[in-house]
Amino acid sequence: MRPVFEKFPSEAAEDAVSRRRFLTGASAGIAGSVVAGRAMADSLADVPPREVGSDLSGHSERSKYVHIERIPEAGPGRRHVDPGDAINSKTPLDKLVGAITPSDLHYERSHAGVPELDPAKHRLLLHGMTQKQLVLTLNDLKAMPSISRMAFIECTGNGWENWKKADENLTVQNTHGLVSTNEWTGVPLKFLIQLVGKNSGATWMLAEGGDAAGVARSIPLTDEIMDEAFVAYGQNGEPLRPAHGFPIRLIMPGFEGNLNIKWLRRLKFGDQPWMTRWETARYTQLLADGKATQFQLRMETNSVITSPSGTMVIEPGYNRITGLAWSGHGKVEKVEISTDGAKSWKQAELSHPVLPKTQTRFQMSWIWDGRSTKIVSRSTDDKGNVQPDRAALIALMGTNALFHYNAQQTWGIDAAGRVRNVLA
Ligand SMILES: Nc1nc2c(c(=O)[nH]1)N[C@H]1C(S)=C(S)[C@@H](COP(=O)(O)O)O[C@H]1N2
Ligand SMILES: [Mo]
Repeated sequence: MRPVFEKFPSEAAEDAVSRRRFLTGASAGIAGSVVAGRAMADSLADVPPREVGSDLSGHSERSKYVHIERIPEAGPGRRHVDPGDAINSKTPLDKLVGAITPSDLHYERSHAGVPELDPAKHRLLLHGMTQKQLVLTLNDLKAMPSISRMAFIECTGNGWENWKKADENLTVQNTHGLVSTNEWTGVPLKFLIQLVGKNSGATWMLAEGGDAAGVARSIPLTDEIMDEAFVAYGQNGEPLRPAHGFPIRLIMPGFEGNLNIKWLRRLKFGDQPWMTRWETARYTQLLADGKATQFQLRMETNSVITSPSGTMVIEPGYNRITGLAWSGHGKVEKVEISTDGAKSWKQAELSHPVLPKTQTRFQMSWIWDGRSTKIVSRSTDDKGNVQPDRAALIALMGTNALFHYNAQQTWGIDAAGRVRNVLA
């Protein structure tokens, strides 16, 4: 049995008991401590009796003892809002295990609410610089060859809370909750392109959503995007949830969340970008010299320790450090952890399989000596990209920028064991 230290409030009492037992053994080494803890469970009298079950149902709910929620927010630094003002809703990274985000906890960013589209009426138009144009139904798409793959989606704004300052009361859900990983199923873009016969001069594609916001983005048709992009109708084994684009959305593994157009209604092919307001007024990156970068499309190498993390309280002795790493370039190659404020680093263990453009779980054992310190993680991907520290990112980008914040996240720990969001 593997030790698990997720903290739900109702478990605090037992946790204190098992932790004492665990600590007894910790002096004899971490592997030994697991056995020591088990040996102290005395008899069947220590184990609660069996219980009568309730009726079976059409679908299952979380345990009534488990309280996991996303947090709707109104933008950087605007937390605890009226849900009517929310522009995004963040994933509780601190309360999840493994690498896959449950569908209902996948972060959400919707610019004009969630339309309830009727799948029988919905259509996808393929047009522009093509030999023919086509209007497809959902059933047409479902009859085509499909792929399923895991991919993270990350909002370009993930991390924006920490560009200028660090509010020490933030949790990892506040700082990094705009990234999630699901398995998506749908039709490869390449297949659709072959159907309509794209002209060789068509090097760009416009993808437009069917919501009131009319989110539309120009996407360069590089080899990588031609190979990996797809029009999805499935999410974690079921139809897309309305919040995530039902009945169809574009999936762009490794690229800005904003390009993963939800409620997809149109793909247009052309020889230049359309310069929509989503790539001129919005989603551009203001640099230190006042100039802005356009089409910075790839999500960078990133990682964050999810436990211990902001607002948690830890005790001296054995602690398990765990977190998530991801890169829009490919696979996570390694994650290093520092428990002394980035002075020295140790390599963390990665949970397998490590898949490209997917969040990867990492973990490491740590005996905390009870002195105030800082813990940090740093990821490296298989293309050699290393997650920068905050000083390096700021030196490169300045602090006018709002997007693509992928600096190493530092959690400060004081002598009382309180974990806080700090800049470095
Ligand atoms: N049509 C449409 N597509 C959209 C959006 C939107 O508001 N409308 N939001 C975009 C943004 S900014 C992000 S980060 C992702 C979020 O996807 P999710 O809500 O499934 O996590 O969808 C993108 N696609
Ligand atoms: Mo986004």
